[in-house]
Amino acid sequence: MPSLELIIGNKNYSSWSMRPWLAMKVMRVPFLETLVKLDVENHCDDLIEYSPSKKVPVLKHGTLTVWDSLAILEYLAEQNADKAFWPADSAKRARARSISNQMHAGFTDLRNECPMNMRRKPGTIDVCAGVKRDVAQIEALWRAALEISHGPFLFGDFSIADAMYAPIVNRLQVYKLTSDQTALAYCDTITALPAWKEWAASAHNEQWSIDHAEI
Ligand SMILES: N[C@@H](CCC(=O)N[C@@H](CS)C(=O)NCC(=O)O)C(=O)O
Repeated sequence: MPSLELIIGNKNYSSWSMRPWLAMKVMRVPFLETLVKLDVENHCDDLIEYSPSKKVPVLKHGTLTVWDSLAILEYLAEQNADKAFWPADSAKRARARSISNQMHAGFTDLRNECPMNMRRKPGTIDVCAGVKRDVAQIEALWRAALEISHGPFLFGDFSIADAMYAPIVNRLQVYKLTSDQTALAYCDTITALPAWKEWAASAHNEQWSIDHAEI
């Protein structure tokens, strides 16, 4: 069985990279990690070496290249059928897929205006109405999922849905975007994960910063 290699961007900023990385760590799937520095000269040249999309994350498995965070997570779920990447129950799985796809395709105001930044000192910024709408929608999604599952994760045990929303946890915390108690408690659950702590520690040790992501 060839080993898995996950190519990621800077841990401080690369929210899409965080998703499969966190899921693989939580699910104890061994992998090699290759970090490509984003926003330095020639990073596109570096990325094209790894992925046709010129974006990270990318997963290499032998001769196979899988790109795009959700496609990578789906591949990992298929390859590791003994591990519950998705909830076992069909209805739960359908809901987990729905909110994961919603994250992948949406919340663009929040994503654009409030970039993930693991090193940012928490503090508020002025945000547009669209960001507030995105946050309210995420709070409602989390509340609905947690009411049914009783937590601690969105569908009970950790699943791809939690990995997809993990970078939102950072945004809510560092831009102080929520005072919703359910959302704050869920953020604490995610940041208590050893895998989150490992990612955060590496992000703090990175020496590079990207000006346009420092809001
Ligand atoms: N839809 C893609 C988005 C990937 C993406 O935008 N990655 C960013 C880093 S977080 C990137 O590689 N940016 C480099 C660039 O655009 O040059 C996914 O889910 O993986």
